[in-house]
This record gives sequence, structure tokens and C-alpha cells, in this order.
Amino acid sequence: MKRRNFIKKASVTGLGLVAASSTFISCDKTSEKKEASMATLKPIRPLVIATWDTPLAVETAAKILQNGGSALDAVEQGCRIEEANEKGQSVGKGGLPDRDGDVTLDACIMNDKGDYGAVLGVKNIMHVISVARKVMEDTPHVMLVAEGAEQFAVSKGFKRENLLTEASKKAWEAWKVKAEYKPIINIENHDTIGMLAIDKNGNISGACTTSGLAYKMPGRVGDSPIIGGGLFIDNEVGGASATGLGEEVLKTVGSFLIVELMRQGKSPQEACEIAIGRIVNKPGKDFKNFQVGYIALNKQGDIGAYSIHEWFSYNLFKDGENKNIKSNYFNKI
Ligand code: SD4
Repeated sequence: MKRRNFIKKASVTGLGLVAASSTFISCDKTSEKKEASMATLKPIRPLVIATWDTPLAVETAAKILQNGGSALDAVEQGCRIEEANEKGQSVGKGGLPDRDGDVTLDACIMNDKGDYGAVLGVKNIMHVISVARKVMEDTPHVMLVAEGAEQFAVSKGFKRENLLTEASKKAWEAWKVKAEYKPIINIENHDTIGMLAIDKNGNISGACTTSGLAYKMPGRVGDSPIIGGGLFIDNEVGGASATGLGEEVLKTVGSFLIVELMRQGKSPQEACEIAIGRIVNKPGKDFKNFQVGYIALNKQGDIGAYSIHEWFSYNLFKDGENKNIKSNYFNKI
């Protein structure tokens, strides 16, 4: 469609173009390419997508966007809901501990300018997503780990608290009886939260927060706080986030891969499927006993989700509705 016609059609159908042209300029500055990308634009409305069954977190983020807030504030506040939810045993307070009984948290956040902040292996601080934001905004660094991150958090006014709830302590004590160390497929439909959002200006940010694998080796860190692994945002293109066995996500740099595939023209759904394919199609890869799930969105507000096994779902706030949706998956036995 010619640009002139598209704009005419948009105004007839009442579509609001959030088309500050600078938002859509990509590396390729030829006018034809720009015209083509303009023609595929849909109206951008506040949109939030998050891993698993996380309705309250998504609703919290969506409210911020509906009130004109930024995608960055939305994803931070959304993730804080899960961090404070003691029933969720993979995130924040109530997270399952490592082998030694210590709850250690990982988180990262990325804004529309491509800035990034992360904390790894942090004990005693519940809202690590906000500590990650402080790393991004108040330090010249991108990552702080363990005691250094905890000290930094305390210096910024975060309070130390015990993150091991009675329920998680009991589960750990039961695990210790056999102390079998193997990652399991999540079938509880609730886990690490990765969240992506587009605000009214069409800007994208993302966040990811987790307590990592249950009963992990002390010091083990997965994909969730690693740029390009558990999360990647490129405001010209879109964003992606991961959940599941972090080692497999990291070995394929999953979220970065998805965003780069979208940059090359793949839809978010196609990109998620290719990224899962990179894992399961490795020669001899036995993927039966682990799960990986991806979510993605692009600049136009199209979304994608795909996992290795069944049971992965995501919460989506779009067009004013907040829904939990079952993801499509690879292993249809
Ligand atoms: C990790 N990816 O630490 C996280 C764990 C997770 O669903 O997402 N579990 O490997």
C-alpha cells in the first residue's frame, strides 16, 4: 500500500498512528524501506506479555501503561508483584533455595535505549528487579553479583529480610532426603517471570526475575539475569524473554537470537519457534526432561510464544483484556 493511501485509510478507520518517524528509522535508511515499514504499522496500544500464569503482575503493569507510564516502570512494578508473592516458589520471597538452603535471586532489566542492569546470586533482598534497575541507572556497570549486589542494595535503602518461607524450607527438607539433582519440567504453570511491555510512545522495555533452579549448586546462575539469554530488548525491533532450563537458553543465546531473527523479518512466533528448534535439533540432544519457553513481541505489537513441552502459558494484556493463553509447543508426542 502506498504511504499516502495507508495514512488516508488509517484516518478513515480511526487508527491512531504513533508515528514519530524517528521511532521507526532502522539502520537501513533508504526511503523505500522506511515506506515499507510504515505501511506495516498497526496502531500501538499499551501491551504487556509475561511468562506463565501471572495475571496480577500483568494487570499491575498494564495499569501503569494505561495511566501513561513508561514501559520500564510497568515491567519493574509488574515483576515486583511476583517477587512479593510468597506462593510463587521460583521468584523472590518464597523461592526454593539452593542445595544449602539459601535463597539466591537473579534479575535483569533493559530499557528502550538499550541500557541494561542485572544482579546475580543475591541473598536477603526481595525486590531484586528494582536493584537491577538501580545498577542500570545509578552505576557505570551492568552487573553486580552476590555480596556486592546485596551491599549495593542496602546502600540504596533496600531492607534485608529472610526469603526462605516455611513452605519452601519444608520442600527443601523433603528434597534433602534423597538429594537428587536433576532439573524437572515445570508443570505448575507458574515460574520465573519474564515481562515485556510497549508503552503509549511505542517504546519497549523488559524485565526478568527468578530464584533460579530449585536446589541448585551454590553459585549457579542461569539465563534469567544474562543479557541476550533470559531477556533482550531492541527498541527498533522488539523484545524476547525466556523461562525454563537456563543452561540451554544460554547455550543458544535465546532471547538475543529471537530479536535478531525478528530484525531479519521473522514474526515473533516464527522467531520463538526457530529458537526452540536451535535447542531441540542439536544432534543427540535429549530434550525430554527439560523445558524451555519463550515469549516475544515486535514493534508493531505482534506477539509470539513457543516452548519445548506442553504446559507453558503466558499472560497477555492487549486491547484492554488480560488473558492467560496456552503456548503452542514442539514435543507433540
Ligand atoms: C534459570 N531460567 O535459572 C531460570 C529458571 C526458570 O522456569 O525459568 N525456571 O535457569
